[in-house]
Amino acid sequence: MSKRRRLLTAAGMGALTTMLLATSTAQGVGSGPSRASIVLDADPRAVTIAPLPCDRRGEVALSMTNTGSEGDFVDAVLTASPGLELSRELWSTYLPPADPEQTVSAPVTVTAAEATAPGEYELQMAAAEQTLSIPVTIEQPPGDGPDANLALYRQAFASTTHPNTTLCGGVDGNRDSEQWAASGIHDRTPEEFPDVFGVELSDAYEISRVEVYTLDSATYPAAEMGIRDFDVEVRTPEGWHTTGSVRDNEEGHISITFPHVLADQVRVVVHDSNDHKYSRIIELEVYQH
Ligand SMILES: [Ca+2]
Ligand SMILES: [Ca+2]
Repeated sequence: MSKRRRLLTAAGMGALTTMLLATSTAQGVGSGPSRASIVLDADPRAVTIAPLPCDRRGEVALSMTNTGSEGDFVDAVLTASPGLELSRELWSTYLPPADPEQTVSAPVTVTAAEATAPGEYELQMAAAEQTLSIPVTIEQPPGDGPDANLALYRQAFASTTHPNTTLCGGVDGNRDSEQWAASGIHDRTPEEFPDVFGVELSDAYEISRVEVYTLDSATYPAAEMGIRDFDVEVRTPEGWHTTGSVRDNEEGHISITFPHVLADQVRVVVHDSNDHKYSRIIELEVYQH
């Protein structure tokens, strides 16, 4: 671990800001006036994630603000410590000049391969001769004890994923329908069924309970927008097996219990929704008991 990274991690945001300013000052000498006046930022300034593919806590909004008098095209190069993966490695954008000052932002998601050891890592954005470092803490993956949600942050799959939603939204630990755009997933084949959403467990487990959350907010109640007719299927050594069939559902949360069965994948097969258009899943949870 570099001395610099250790400093950033230990001291947090204050040190990060100081470091950024120090870097700007030190490297700004000799560069053009517009390039020296670009401010790099990120929200959040530090993230903690588990080394699992659908942990979305690594979503960061990068931003650049041109406080100079001339517009500029800027390439931001994104790099990360070994063991981390980025959703993008380059962000090229035009930065309009100040007055009115406009911040331009772009998302990047950092995830960690399952073999990545817990510890301190970093994501770096280099642009306009500056570098912004975002500390990334890798924590222990969630356990697989009897009460653990075995689907949490695990690899999700779907027959289709609408571009306005995120595949991992259905296993990201967020059940809040009021945050539907961030917390859920739906298909991109309107008025066509069935739609499938499922999750790969880390191993085969003797499971006996699946919790399904469909869209159910004050604005979009389940009775109008939730999934209506669906089957819960589990993949056993013999193949896919239906453990529950729900029809005419108008609830936001449906609990499916069944005799213990050894399975390494779980999926929801939706045959209709209450608006007969999209199959909206907020969260899929899988338990041994
Ligand atoms: Ca969710
Ligand atoms: Ca569909």
